[in-house]
Amino acid sequence: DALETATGDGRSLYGGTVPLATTPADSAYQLKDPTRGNTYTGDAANRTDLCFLGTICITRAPATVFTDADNHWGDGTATDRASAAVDAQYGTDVTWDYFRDVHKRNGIAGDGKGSYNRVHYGTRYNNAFWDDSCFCMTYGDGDGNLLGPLVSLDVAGHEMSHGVTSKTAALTYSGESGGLNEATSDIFGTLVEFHAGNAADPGDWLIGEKIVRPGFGRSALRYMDEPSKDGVSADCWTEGAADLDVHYSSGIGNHFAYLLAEGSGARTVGGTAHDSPTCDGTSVRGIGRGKLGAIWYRALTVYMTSSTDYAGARTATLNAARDLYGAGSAEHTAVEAAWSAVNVD
Ligand code: ASN
Ligand code: ZN
Ligand code: CA
Repeated sequence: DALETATGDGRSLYGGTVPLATTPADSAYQLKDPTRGNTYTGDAANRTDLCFLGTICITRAPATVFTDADNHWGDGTATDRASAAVDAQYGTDVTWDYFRDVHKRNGIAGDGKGSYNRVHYGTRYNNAFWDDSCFCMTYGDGDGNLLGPLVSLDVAGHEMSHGVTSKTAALTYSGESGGLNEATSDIFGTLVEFHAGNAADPGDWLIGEKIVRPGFGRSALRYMDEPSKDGVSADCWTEGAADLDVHYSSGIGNHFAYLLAEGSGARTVGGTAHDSPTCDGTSVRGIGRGKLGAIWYRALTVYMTSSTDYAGARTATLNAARDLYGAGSAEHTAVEAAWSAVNVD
């Protein structure tokens, strides 16, 4: 029988007023989207001992799906618990749409099944994470000093892309493959943010610019144009890359991605100034974000494996560029140049 879909909207924390496809239920609506695999968002009620709707909950509390009487969700401030839910649901929507529209991928696992969000996890929790076992996303509210609610588009896209990676290359989350796993999430999280075309949260090459608070002391969690701007991430490959935290060795892949898409040198993207010096002093010309996404997605889903390292990622992306654009094409050559510019030769 056909699933009934209602057209609602929500006032989000970071993205203004956004459209929401919802499910009519008992003279109210559920924050559950039949057009995107029944993706839904629930309230974790500040608990950390969670299971989720549809799973068997014995010792852990389920998150409760949000409902609303008039299908206008949230008030755009954290006072209304539904506002963060609007961002989370919208972030899931635009991530779904990015993979569907750009890569012809039907959901995170490619099987048309939606994922699930739980917002208001714990108290003052400064993180968000994807969990393969529940096929669901969990978002903290942040402590308000370092971070606010972690429901921005780039973070949502980052976290759900961990689900895509785990269903495809399954890059091991340590050493260089772990850095590539993290870079994959930053790359697709960023491409999701661009794809959304949301005027209140425009695309840029920063991760987490919407969620950082003054106590954090800088404008974003990570900077893909020059990863070392965060004080800890690597701009360039060295033999020590495998020993870094995966969120810092990702800098090499993020820097490659930025250079491949945008090129080296200073430019403003999404209203934000970016500048990307290369590691070898060469200048690199960008081929655009669309081609970066196509090459990285094909490399991830066709050529990378759980143990791929940076040298392997160079080969995988060159194979992908050759498949898509031809050996010796401008795109193929640009991939070579961008890896060389981050010292992956
Ligand atoms: N937010 C973090 C991430 O996705 C969670 C973690 O440490 N895996 O990288
Ligand atoms: Zn991550
Ligand atoms: Ca961003």
